[in-house]
Amino acid sequence: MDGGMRAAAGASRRTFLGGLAAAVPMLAAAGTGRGADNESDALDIPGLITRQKGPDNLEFPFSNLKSFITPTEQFFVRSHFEVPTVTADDWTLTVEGHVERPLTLRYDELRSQPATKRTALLECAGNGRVFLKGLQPGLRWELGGVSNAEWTGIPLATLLQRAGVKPGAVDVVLEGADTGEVRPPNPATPGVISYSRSLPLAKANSPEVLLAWQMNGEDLTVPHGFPVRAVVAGWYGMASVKWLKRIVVLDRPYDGYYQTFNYTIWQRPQGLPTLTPVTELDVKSQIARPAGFEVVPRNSEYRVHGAAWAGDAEITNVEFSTDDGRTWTNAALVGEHVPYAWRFWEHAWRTPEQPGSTVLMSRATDSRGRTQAMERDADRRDAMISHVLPVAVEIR
Ligand SMILES: Nc1nc2c(c(=O)[nH]1)N[C@H]1C(S)=C(S)[C@@H](COP(=O)(O)O)O[C@H]1N2
Ligand SMILES: [Mo]
Repeated sequence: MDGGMRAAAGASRRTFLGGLAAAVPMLAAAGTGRGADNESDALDIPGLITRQKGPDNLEFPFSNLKSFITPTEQFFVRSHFEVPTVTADDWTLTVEGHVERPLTLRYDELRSQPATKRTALLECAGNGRVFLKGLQPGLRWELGGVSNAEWTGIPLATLLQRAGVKPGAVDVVLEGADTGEVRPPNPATPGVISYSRSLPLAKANSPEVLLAWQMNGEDLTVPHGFPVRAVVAGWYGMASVKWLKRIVVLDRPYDGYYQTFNYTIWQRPQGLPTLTPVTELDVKSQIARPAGFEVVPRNSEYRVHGAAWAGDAEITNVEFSTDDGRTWTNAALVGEHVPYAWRFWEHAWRTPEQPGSTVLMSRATDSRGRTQAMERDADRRDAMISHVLPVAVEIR
């Protein structure tokens, strides 16, 4: 079934969800525990936690973590504006700016290129924001602003080569077809803008950066960027621009909204705080089960499991603690390392004999020698939440 095409043709959310429900009757039947007492409930995407409606922002229920590849209908959705109406027929992609030969591509032309497949995890830079103290302007994701898929497309580098990047090029801006306006009290946009983000030329030319038209072997669905999106493997999700329509090469750094007012952290070269765009994924691990406040049987063996990831680095170790981080034991890494994907891990936990509550933690280390911090770094503002997260459980 071609869910993406169908949704784009109908250009309605109803069409998309109708197609989705038909494709996954099991999930639709399983539901989310709520009664489908009106039409809009019945049409909700099964298996995802709603963080916002219009635009729809949906969280993967991380405690359901099972398959290495996240099924598309469970893959988290992060959209700043309403999804744009783009059909395959009227879609074009232009490469322009600081290039020798500006070009325009149609959908069928792009799809006729020899395709590359790559598994890559996307994590929203705000994943885990619910764990931050104080008021947060952004969405308060728990653990599920992260998912892992297989993408099909061509390297961005192929198009840049065809267009001939001129000497002196610095940044490659990826622009989406979605538009909107951010108003006060948030930092305001200059009227209506489109979603855009840039990559420095070296990253744009790296083989792991794809222009993808398929996800998990099917055409992209509308919420995930149909017809074509960027997949910037190794970086936080904000760089993987959906509904891609324009690639603009600049001879200067790009200072767009989503890399100045948003998705930036403080860095302190020579002690001078300077706002810096969020880019590469940090090392991180999460516990899927037990879930927070799960009731766990006492004096038994419990299979604790989760996932860990480190962008372009390899997870080398995951440690596990049952005493609020005082002592640690090594968990077992499951399967093989897959570049840019997450790595599952597990640990057989002998639960306490006495009822009570306890705090579990996991802590990952990677091949770059990075280990998850125990404390939150305030310079990261509301992004890159990669410190060790506590999971309180009830022993009964
Ligand atoms: N055009 C466009 N691309 C976008 C966004 C957006 O709002 N508009 N959100 C970004 C952010 S912040 C994330 S985390 C990822 C999420 O991709 P997903 O919705 O497929 O999970 O898309 C990125 N690409
Ligand atoms: Mo994001």
